[in-house]
Amino acid sequence: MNSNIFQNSEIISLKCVIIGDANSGKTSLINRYINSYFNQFDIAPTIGSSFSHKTIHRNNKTYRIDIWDTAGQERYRSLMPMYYRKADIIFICFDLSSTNCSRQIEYWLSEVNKFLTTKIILVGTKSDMKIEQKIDTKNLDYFETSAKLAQNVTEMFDRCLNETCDTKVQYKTSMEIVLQEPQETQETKNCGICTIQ
Ligand SMILES: Nc1nc2c(ncn2[C@@H]2O[C@H](COP(=O)(O)OP(=O)(O)OP(=O)(O)O)[C@@H](O)[C@H]2O)c(=O)[nH]1
Ligand SMILES: [Mg+2]
Repeated sequence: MNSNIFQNSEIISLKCVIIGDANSGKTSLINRYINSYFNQFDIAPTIGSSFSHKTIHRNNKTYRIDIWDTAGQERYRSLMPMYYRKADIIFICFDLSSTNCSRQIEYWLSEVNKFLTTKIILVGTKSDMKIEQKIDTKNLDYFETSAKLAQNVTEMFDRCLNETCDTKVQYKTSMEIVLQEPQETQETKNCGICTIQ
């Protein structure tokens, strides 16, 4: 089979999960990215979770990006691990217009700490209403965004997704190499009992 045809038709899926306090702007961020939409009066809290997806093409490959928007309300907290299990990226949102950004970061980082292999991105939201305060980003990738003004939202998602797509392809390729049958060379042939050189 022509390997190029195989690679072109292959769809690689990526799972992203957005978490953070209630009202921190998670749904607005996704709406801005997927639908280029923002409505200040659209204030219905997310119930449980909601799901959207986007297809992107990069380096001759197609990626299906599954984006899980979660509910920030406390009554849904016990369900959260179900969503971030097996995620490729977890976006932790916190509200830059509130005075307790550090508390929000500490809480959500401790929640996802068990999933150490997942890429974690910190997202400050509502930068148009930012209150100046010291924010410890714990050396994680950090973006300040405003869904309202469409600032840094597309840039943030595109950059993170592109990087993760590349990492996923590298990982996949290296797994394929490891799983390949060892090739017999001219110098080394195995007769079943001994190695003939
Ligand atoms: N000024 C401003 N307001 C925003 C921004 N993003 C979201 N908001 C407002 O913040 C409120 C909460 O936004 P949501 O996106 O619903 O928050 P959420 O994190 O999804 O909330 P839950 O679903 O309850 O967890 C809404 O009134 C939004 O209009 C922003 O960038 N700037
Ligand atoms: Mg929501």
